[in-house]
Amino acid sequence: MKKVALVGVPWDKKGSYLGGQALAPARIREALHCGSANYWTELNVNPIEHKDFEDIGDLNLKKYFDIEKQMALILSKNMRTLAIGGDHSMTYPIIKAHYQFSGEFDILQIDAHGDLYDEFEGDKFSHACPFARIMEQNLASRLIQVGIRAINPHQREQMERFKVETIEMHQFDAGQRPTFDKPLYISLDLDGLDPAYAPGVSHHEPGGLTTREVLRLIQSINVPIIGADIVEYNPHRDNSDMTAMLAAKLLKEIAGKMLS
Ligand SMILES: [Mn+2]
Repeated sequence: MKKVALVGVPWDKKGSYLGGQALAPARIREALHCGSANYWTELNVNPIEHKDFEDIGDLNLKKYFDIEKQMALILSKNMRTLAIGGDHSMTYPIIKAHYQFSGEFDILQIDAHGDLYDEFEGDKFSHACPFARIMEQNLASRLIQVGIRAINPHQREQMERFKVETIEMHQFDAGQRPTFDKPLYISLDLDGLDPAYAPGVSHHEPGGLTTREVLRLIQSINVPIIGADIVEYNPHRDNSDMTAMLAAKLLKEIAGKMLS
């Protein structure tokens, strides 16, 4: 089994509304190790003290595509990555790096937003665009989105153009669930959860997923997980570190799945 490297991506230069996501990796680690909870997942794995798990610290970033270079270096050492962001723009260079080292894979995106804009405020690499870049270059075989509830006509066109499989929030509520058949990359934007569960994000979009629904989605994955990211935690918006704790719990559950 490939080792899982926990890696921080202190990056918030491509957000469109509020900065602060660069501070997230340190705060999520603090929550993970704060002593208020143990390291075991609900499915009885201790990923944090597992022999195949290693926290390798943060990337050292000056430019956007430093993310791709440094992630590729980690993947070249025969590791899988669990990346903690950072704004969602980081997912495109991370997936580019995976494309060099992984075989075919699908992406599960949990998010309030499609992040499929062709460009946003003049930037092709905005955090509103990563999945447009990924899909126009065929870096993943399928893109499956869950929790989406902020789509405009341009994004609907993009969904059709790239044959994105979107389970909009109202459809999820009605019982639709994704199925997977290929190895999977998970991109978890914390704003996919309702702001009641995840206040510490830049874009509050009411009507989202519950913590339990996201846990159930992760726990029910029945294909190998090749990598994952948890993005858009913004400590400036958090209450009593609740969202940091949520990110730490989701980190544990995803890592536990990757290691079992
Ligand atoms: Mn989002």
